[in-house]
Amino acid sequence: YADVVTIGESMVLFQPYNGGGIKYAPLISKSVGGAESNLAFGLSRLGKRVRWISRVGNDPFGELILSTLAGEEIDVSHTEKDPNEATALYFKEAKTPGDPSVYYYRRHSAASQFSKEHIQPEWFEQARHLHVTGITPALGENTVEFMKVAMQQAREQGLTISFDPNLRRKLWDDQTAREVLLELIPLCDIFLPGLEEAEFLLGEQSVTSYGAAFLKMGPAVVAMKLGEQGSVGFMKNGVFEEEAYKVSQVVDTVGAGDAYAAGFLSALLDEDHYLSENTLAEALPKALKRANVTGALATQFHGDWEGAPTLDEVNHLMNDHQVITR
Ligand code: KDG
Repeated sequence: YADVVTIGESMVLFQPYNGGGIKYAPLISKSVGGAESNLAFGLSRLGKRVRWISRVGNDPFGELILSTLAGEEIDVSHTEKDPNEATALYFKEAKTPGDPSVYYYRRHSAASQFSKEHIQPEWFEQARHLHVTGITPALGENTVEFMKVAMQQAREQGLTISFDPNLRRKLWDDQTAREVLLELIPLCDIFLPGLEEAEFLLGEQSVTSYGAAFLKMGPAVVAMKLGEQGSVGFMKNGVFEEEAYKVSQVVDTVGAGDAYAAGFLSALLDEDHYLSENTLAEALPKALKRANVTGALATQFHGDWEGAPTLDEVNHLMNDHQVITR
C-alpha cells in the first residue's frame, strides 16, 4: 500500500564539505538529490507511505540511492537497475548563502531512458496519489511521452495527481520547457508552481490571475509559492493566503519546493476525499500552513532533503511550542 507514488530521477549529490566553490574544495561530501526523492523523504518523515519509482545504474551510486531511500522507509521495489546506463550525478556549490549553482552529469543516465513501455499497472496498484515533476520530461528522448502516459494511466487506476513544474533551465530550452509544462498541467489535479515559474509559463501577470488561469487549465487546486510572502491556494470557490514561516537565515534553497510539496500533500492526504469541495475548503488552508513550515525548514540545511521534519516537529513549530533539545 502507498499513500503516494512518485516517479523521477535521483542523483548522487556531491558538494564541498566545508562549503565554498568546488574548484578549491579539498573535501567533497556525498548524499542524494532529486526532486521526487526529496518529496518522498519529506512525506515519509511526515508519516506517509511512499513508493519511489526510478531507474538507476548497476553501480555503487545506484546502490547508495536505493539504500538511502530504503533507510527512510520508502518502497523502492519497483525501481530497476539499468544494465547499460549509469546513475546520474550532480554537484552543488554555494559560494554565498542562498541559491547555489548546480552542475549535472545526467545525460543518457539510466532514468533518462524511461519510456512508456516501462510503465507497469503494479506501479499504481493499492495507491492513492501520484506526484510528478517537470524535471522528468526534460531528461530524455522519450520522457515527455512517458510522463503523459504515466499520468493518464495513474488516473485510470483511480489515483489523484499532483504536478510541480520544477523548472530546470539547464536541462532544456525555454520554449520547449514552456510548451511541455503547459501541456502537462491539464493532466493533474493539484498544481504546485512557484511565482517565477508562473511568470515563465504565462508572462507577467498578477498572482490572482495566475491562479485563475491555471485553474482554467484543469486542476482542482493550485498552490503557489511566493517566497517570503508565503503561499497562496486557489480552488474553484476560494482563494486562501498563508503567511511565510520565518527563518533567521536562508542557507540553501535547493529542495525547499519539494519540502513544501511534501508538507502540502501530507496535509491533504490526512483527509479521505481531499478533492471534494467541502473537504478541500477546510483542508487547503491547513495544507498551505504546513507546507510553509516544511518548505522554510528545508532552507536551513545544505542537503536537499536532510532537513525534512517529522510530523511531531512540524506540529510543535506550528503551535509555537518550544523544542527542548537538552
Ligand atoms: O528540487 C530540488 C532538486 O532540484 C534537486 O534535489 C536536484 O532533482 C534535482 C534536479 O534535477 O535539479
